[in-house]
Amino acid sequence: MATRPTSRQGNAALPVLGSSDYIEEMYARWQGDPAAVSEEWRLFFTGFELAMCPRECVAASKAHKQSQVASVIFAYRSIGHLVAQVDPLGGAPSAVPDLELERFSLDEGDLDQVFDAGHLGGVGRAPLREILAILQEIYCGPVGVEYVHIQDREVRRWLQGEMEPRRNRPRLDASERKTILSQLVDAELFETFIQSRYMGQKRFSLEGAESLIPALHAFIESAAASGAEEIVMGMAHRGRLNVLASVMRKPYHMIFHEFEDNIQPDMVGGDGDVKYHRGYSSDYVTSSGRALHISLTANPSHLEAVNPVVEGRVRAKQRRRGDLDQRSRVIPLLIHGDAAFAGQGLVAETFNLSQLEGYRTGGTVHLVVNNQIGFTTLPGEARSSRYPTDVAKLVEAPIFHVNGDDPEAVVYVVDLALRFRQRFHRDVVVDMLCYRRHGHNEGDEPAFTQPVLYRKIASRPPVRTLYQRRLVDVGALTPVDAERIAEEFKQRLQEAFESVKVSCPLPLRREHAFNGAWEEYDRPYSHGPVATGVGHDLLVEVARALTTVPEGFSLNPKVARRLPTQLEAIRDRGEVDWALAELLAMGTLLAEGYPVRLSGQDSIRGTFSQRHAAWFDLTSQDKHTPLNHIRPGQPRFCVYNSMLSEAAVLGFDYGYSLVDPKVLVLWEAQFGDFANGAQVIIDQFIGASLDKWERSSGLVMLLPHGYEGQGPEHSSAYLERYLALCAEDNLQVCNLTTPAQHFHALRRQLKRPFRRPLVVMSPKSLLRHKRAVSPVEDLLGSRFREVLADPKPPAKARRLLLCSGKVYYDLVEARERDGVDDVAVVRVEQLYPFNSELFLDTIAPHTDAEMVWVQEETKNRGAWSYMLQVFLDLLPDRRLRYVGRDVSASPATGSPGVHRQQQERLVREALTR
Ligand SMILES: Cc1ncc(C[n+]2csc(CCOP(=O)(O)OP(=O)(O)O)c2C)c(N)n1
Repeated sequence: MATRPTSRQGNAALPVLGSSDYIEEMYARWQGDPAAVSEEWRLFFTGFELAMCPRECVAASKAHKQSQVASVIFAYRSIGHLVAQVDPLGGAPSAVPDLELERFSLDEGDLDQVFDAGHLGGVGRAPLREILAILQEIYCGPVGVEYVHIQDREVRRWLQGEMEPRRNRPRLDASERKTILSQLVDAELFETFIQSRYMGQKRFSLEGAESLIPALHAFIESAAASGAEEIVMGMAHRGRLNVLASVMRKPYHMIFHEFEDNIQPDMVGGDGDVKYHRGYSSDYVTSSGRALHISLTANPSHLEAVNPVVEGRVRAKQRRRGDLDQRSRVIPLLIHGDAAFAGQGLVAETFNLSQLEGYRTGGTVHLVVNNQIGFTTLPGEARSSRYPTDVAKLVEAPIFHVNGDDPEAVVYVVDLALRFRQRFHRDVVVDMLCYRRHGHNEGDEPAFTQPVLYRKIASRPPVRTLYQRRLVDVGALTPVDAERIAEEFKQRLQEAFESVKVSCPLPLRREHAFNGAWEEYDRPYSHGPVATGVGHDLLVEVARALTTVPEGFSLNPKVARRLPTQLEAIRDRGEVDWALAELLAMGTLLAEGYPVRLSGQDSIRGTFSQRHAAWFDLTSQDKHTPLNHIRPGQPRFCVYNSMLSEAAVLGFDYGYSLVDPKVLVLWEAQFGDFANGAQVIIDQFIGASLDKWERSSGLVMLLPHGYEGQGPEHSSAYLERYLALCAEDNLQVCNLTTPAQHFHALRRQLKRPFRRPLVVMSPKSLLRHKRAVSPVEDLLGSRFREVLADPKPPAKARRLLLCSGKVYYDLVEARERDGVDDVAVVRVEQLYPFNSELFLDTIAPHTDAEMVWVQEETKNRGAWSYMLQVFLDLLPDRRLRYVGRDVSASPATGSPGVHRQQQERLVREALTR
C-alpha cells in the first residue's frame, strides 16, 4: 500500500484545490471507485500507485493493467487503420503485432476484467473484451482513420466525440438506403449503357468506384444542411462524365451528343476540349428543397493542376458572397486519383496554401478515388509512402480511409469530413479504396500488366449488386423493387439516347459561355483606344493616401523621406517613376470601385524595394496599407507575400481572376524566369483556356526581365515562350518602357468589354533609371500606346531601329552620347496582339531607312523570331536585320564583364554603319 499523496506530490497543472485533505479525499474516493473521480484524477492516482509499487508487483497490479488498457485504446486510435477492412480487394493485414494483447502485458485472462475505458465512446467501465470489440468496430471496420498526428487536442477530441459513441455510427432508414441504391444504379448503368452504345470510346469509366456517386450526393446534402450555398469542384478524368450526369444532372442527351461528336457550332467556342475535361455548372436541389450552385472546373489532362485554380475560384467567390469570416458558404471539393495525389508536387503546394492569409479558403475536402492503380503502375511503384494520402499530414489533416464497397460507410465518412471542414475550417481527406474494373481507359487491356489482379476484379460483383443483396437480406428491399429501380433508369437512358439519334430534341444550352458577371465580356479583342487617363484631382487624392503617414506611426525614414516629393510631383504635375505609377494605377482603380489583388513572392515591399505597398511600424511592426485609405467605402486592396512556389500561387491567382471581371488580379514572379516553374498553369490554363473552354481571364503577370549582368537565371523572363503561345488574340504580351505605359496598361485591363491575360516583361533597373520616368500629364488625358514613335526622330533616318523594353534606353543614351543623327528608334510596347496599323503608321516616316530589330536577348530568345514573322507578313518586300546577342543555350552569361561587353557591342552595332 502506498503512502498517501500530498499536495506537494501533485502535478501543479492538475485541478488541485489546495489542501492535502482534498487530495486525500479524492484518493479515498478513487480507491473506492475509480469512476467516482474525474479522468485527470484517475490518471494521476494510477501513476502515483505505479510509482510507489515495487518493481515485481508492477506488472501484476490492477493499476498497471489499467494503464495498459489506456495504451491499448491509444494504439487503436493511432494505428487501428492498419488492420481496418478498407480494401475491397482484401489487401490489408488481418493483424499487426503492435495491436496484440501480449504487447501490452495483457492476456486472455484479462478479457473479462472490468477496466475504465476513459472517454472512449461514452463506455465508462467495461470488460476488456467489450472495450476491444468497440475499438475494433470504430477503428478497424470499413473506416480506418488517421488523426493522432493532429497536434490540436480539441480537434482530436472532436473527432473522437464524433466517431466513438455508438449513437453516431451510421444508421440509415429504408428510404435512405433505397436512395443510395438508386444512386449506385445510376452510376453503374450509366457506364454500361455508354459502353454498349459507344463501344471503345474513351470515357474513363467509374466502374469499381461507383460509391463516388452516393458520396457526392451525401456531401452536397450535408453541405447544404450546414448552410453552404456553393461548391466548387475539381476532378480528373476518372468518372467525370458520370459525375456530370448522375450528380450535376447534365442532361443525358447533351452527353450523348458529345459522344456522337455532334457539337452544335454555337455550343462550345473555339476549338473546344475533350468531353472529360470540360467544366460545367448547375443548381442542385437537395432532398429538403435547398438549392446549391455546383461548378466543376474545366481542367487539362495534367493531373492535379486544377487544384490551385479551384482554390482561387473559391476564394474569389467567397469574396463575392461576403463569406470572408467563416468561409463556410463556398466550399472547395477536390477529387483525386491515388497515383496523382501521391506523385504530383502541386498537391503538396496546394495543401501549403490552405492556411495562408491571402490564400485560405476555409478548408478543402479532398476525396481520393483510390483504385489502387495509376494507368499500369501499382502503388509500390508509385509512391514511397504507405498511403497515397500521406502528403496531407503536412497540414495535419485528418485522413479517413474507407472501403468503397461499403457505400454506407462512404456516405458516413463524407458527411463527417464535411462537418469537420465546417467546424475547423481546415483540410480533410477521404481516401476511398476501390478498384478499377477495366483498363485505364476503354481501349486499354489491363491483363498485359496485372493479369492476376484483373482476374480477381473480374470475379468481384459490382458494388450495386453487393449493396442490393445486403438490403434484400435485411428486408429493406425486395428483389422486385431492385429490378424496378434499374429498369426505370435504363428506360430513361434509352429515351435520351434515341432522341439524340433522331435529332437534337432540345435547344442545347451554350456551355461555359459568358454568363452571369461575364455576360458583357464576350467580345473579340480590339485595338480600339481605351480611355484610361484619369482626372488630376483623382490622382492627387490617391497620392495623398500614398503619402499620408497615420498619426503615431513610426515609418522607416528611407520610405518617409520620399513621400513629400512624391506628393509634390503629382500635385505640381511633375514626374513619376515606375513604382509610383503602378501604385497610382491600382489606387485609381480602387477609387473607381474595382478591387485589386496582388500576390507574389515578397510583393508587398517588392523584390527590388521599389513598391512599399504596405508600411511596417518601426517599433510595433503594425502594418499600414496606404491604398486601403483612399476614401471611405472603397474596395480593398489585397496585397500578399506568397509562399515560395510559382505553380500553385499562379494557378490560384488565375482561378481568382476567373470569377469576377471587375477585379484586377496581379501575380508577380520574383524574377521572370521563375515563372517556368508554373509552366503547366501558363500553357494549359492561361494561354489556352479561352480557346478550350471559353474561359476569359484578365490576370496580369508581372515578370521582371532585362539583361543587367545578373547571370543566366535573373535576366530573361523567357519572353519567347509567351510569344509562342500567342494565337487568336489569347494573350497580351508587353515589354514596356515608361511608367505611364504601365499605368495605362494596368488600367486598360478593367476598362474594356473583354478580358485577356496580360503578360508584362516588367523592369528591374528601369525602376530607378533616370530616363524611365513619365510626366504626370501622361497619366491624365492620354492612353496606352502599343507602338511608340521616336520622341526625337532625326530629320532623315538612315536606319530605323525597332526594339522593345529596356534596350531602348541603352540605344537612345548611346545615340545622344555619340551624336548619332541618322538613326530613329521605334518601340514595340505590345508585341501581341500586334497592332499592325499603328506599327505601319509609326514607321511610315522612315520608309527608306534600313530596318533593324535590336534586342538584348540571345538570338534564339526574345522577340526576334516572332517579330521577323510579323515583319515578313506585313512587309514582304523589305528586309529586317538582326542585332543582338548570338544564339546561346543559356539565356545569359554569368560574367558581369562579358555581359557589359556584349551589351556595348550590340548597342554599337545597332547605331553604327
Ligand atoms: C501530370 C500528368 N502526368 C501524366 C499523365 C498521364 N496519365 C493520365 S491518367 C494517369 C494515371 C493516373 O492514375 P490515378 O491518379 O491513380 O488515377 P486513375 O486513372 O487510376 O483514376 C496518367 C499517368 C497525366 N494525365 N498528367
